[in-house]
Amino acid sequence: TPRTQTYGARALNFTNPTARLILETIERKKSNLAVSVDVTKSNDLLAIIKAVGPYVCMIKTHIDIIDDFDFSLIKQLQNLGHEYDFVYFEDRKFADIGNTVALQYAGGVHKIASWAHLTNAHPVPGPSIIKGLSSVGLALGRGLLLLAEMSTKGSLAVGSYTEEAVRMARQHKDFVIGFIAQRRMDGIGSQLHEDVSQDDFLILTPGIGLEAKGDAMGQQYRTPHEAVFESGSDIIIVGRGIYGTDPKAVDAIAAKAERYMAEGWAAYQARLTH
Ligand code: 5IU
Repeated sequence: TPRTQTYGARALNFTNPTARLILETIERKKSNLAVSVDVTKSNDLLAIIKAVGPYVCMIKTHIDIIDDFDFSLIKQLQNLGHEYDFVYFEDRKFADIGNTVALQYAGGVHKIASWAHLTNAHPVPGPSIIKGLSSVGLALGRGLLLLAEMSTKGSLAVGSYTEEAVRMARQHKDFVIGFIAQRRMDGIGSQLHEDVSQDDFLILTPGIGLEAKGDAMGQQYRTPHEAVFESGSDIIIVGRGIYGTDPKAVDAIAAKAERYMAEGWAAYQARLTH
């Protein structure tokens, strides 16, 4: 099963080019760490990416929180992506009807589809949201994650909602390459007559921290070991655990990224042999 396959071997489980690129990047860099950079100034964003670049397979952005956004920032982000060999995940959390999300994904100020390898969507509108986003992203080789679960206290994305998200993904495996979730989704949402033995989805898990247990606004943290070894997650997403104390302290940020990378990789190696 995917849980005990190497990242490199799993690239062959996917036809989507972004899924393959992510798995090959993880294997090449020996890093299943994604750093989430929630800062509001272009220069801070670029400095943090430079500091963590060597240690990550992915950078997760919220491009709409950048106060001084100018599209020339995108070229700089792309250059860093090539220099350090990682992919971009714009955490846009689309949630509207198909026609609207297609416009939001392709256009506006940020033109997300033109640069983000990966983005995500809430399954709440139903399969039409995948249709809308794939009408833009599929031909560009992009990938989509569905939000099957959230890390926050009291999340409503549980039970049959999570199951339906998995069913929706199974119907659109060319474009939906995985989930934001707290654990593997194997077997969830499958009906007895479906053959899901060949199913592979990437599980990306936010809400990861080695020191804090949560924040003042409902965030809850688990360790890389809990996520990757115990719950079978594939990529750990870490934000303030890495840049939190001081977004300008680039040496400390690099050291923390290296530590999370090591913990994430050790948890994966333990998983392969257990
Ligand atoms: N994020 C979560 N939990 C979720 C989802 C997204 O924390 O369930 I979906 C985002 C929010 C933030 C990042 O951009 O992941 C986590 O940041 P911290 O590691 O700083 O808490």
